[in-house]
Amino acid sequence: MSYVDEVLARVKAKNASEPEFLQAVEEVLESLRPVIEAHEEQYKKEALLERLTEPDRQIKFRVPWVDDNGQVQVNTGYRVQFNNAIGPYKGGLRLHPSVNIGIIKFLGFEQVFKNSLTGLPIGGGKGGSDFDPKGKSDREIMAFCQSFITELYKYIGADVDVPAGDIGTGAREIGYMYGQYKRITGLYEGVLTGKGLTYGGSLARTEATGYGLLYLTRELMKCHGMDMKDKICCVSGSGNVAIYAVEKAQQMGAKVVTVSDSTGWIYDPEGIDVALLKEVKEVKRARLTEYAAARPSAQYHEGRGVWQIKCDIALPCATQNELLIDDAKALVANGVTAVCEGANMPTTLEATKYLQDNGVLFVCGKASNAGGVATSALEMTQNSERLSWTFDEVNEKLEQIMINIYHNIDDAAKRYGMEGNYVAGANIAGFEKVANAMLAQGVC
Ligand code: NDP
Ligand code: 2IT
Repeated sequence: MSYVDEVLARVKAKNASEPEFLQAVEEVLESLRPVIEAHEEQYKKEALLERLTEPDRQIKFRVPWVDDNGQVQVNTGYRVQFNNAIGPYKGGLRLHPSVNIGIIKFLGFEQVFKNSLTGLPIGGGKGGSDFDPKGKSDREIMAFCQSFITELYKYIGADVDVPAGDIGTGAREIGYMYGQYKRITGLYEGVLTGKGLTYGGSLARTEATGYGLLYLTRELMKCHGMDMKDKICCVSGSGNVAIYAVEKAQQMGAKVVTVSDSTGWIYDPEGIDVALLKEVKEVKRARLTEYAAARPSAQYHEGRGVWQIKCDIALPCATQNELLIDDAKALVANGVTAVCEGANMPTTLEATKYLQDNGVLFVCGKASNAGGVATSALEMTQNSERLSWTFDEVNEKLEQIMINIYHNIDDAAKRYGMEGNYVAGANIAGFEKVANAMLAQGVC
């Protein structure tokens, strides 16, 4: 049995109840086969893959908080510090009722490779809680965030582990967490990113994941002789990543005709009104039915369905496993050119393979959504030097990082005879740097 197969079997046996983690590991190890085979003996002796697929540590804790009725509520908090071979652990905090250890582990594992691809010195981690922020008052959100950090503060720090936003965690939550960290430790340091602009946040961090996704998508199109002008795009989600993906796509001359949330989706043939979308989602924190009510050209549909709409470019920006095999078939039947992931692992392995086999340009999230964490790393840099850069400075760096990522993953795929397989390219390029650092640092 090959070393990859041996490790895959062991990971499956050990983590049988964590399907998302197994999916993420399978995708990575399958595409690393040629790299591993070239160093089979050495990597096996060093147990490199066993070390890479086992988090440095997993922290799980109780988060008690008091709701507006005086009732004590209890949630579970997590932080998985996956790998710090190339820098402090870095990755977001997800607040969503579906959160469990397997989801946090898959996200932490992906983050290791993504962070490596940014070219910046950040290791991989992820955390969160099964707390559901929907329908909670501001005070309840604050109570939860303070309690969460009252435990988590022991394990994080500007040079140790630097959490940030993810699903359900935005500027408001990061603000409450930062305040509590500062109060407990007395430290004013860059321990979290995605902070408000008056207390150490970076300009362009809010926009970074969505903008970065489009910078990479444009480079991909350019290198295949196409541009973004008049391209029809389907976006899923309507949160932080989706909103700024829509905004940048439109600035590039494309037309975005869909967005979605967990209850329904919008088809707006005139193009999504991004100012209205921001008002509904960022200010009112309301449902997409409000967007439809205010916009005559928009059709609202219950359930899921954005991938059934004919488009040139599909940008899944909601959550994992939201683009399934039937969606991939519909996209191909409708002549899609490119699928670039804004979310983490939104496309199932089966759907990914179908898209690739049918000649669709497919870029996985660990490459195409890396602009968010890259800009978080730029926020860390600004915090360390106690300076703030202008929007244009950060945005230009972000754009260059995304262009570099595209070329690095393209080159890595070519080096191993898999031209055009950007999943393999991303996994290989991300892996090489981390593997070299791990080997250089000895058994740890
Ligand atoms: P937000 O919480 O801002 O938005 C999430 C969006 O996805 C909402 O529209 C939400 O709908 C929808 N959504 C969430 N869960 C589900 C679900 N189970 N089924 C259907 N729709 C769902 O999160 P972000 O925009 O920050 O994150 C979106 C994705 O991008 C995630 O995969 C995240 O890990 C990834 N990502 C985020 C980065 C960042 O910087 N924020 C960086 C890189 C990746 P509803 O409001 O109804 O729940
Ligand atoms: O998945 C991700 O890359 C994020 N949620 C952003 C992490 C970060 O540290 O900015």
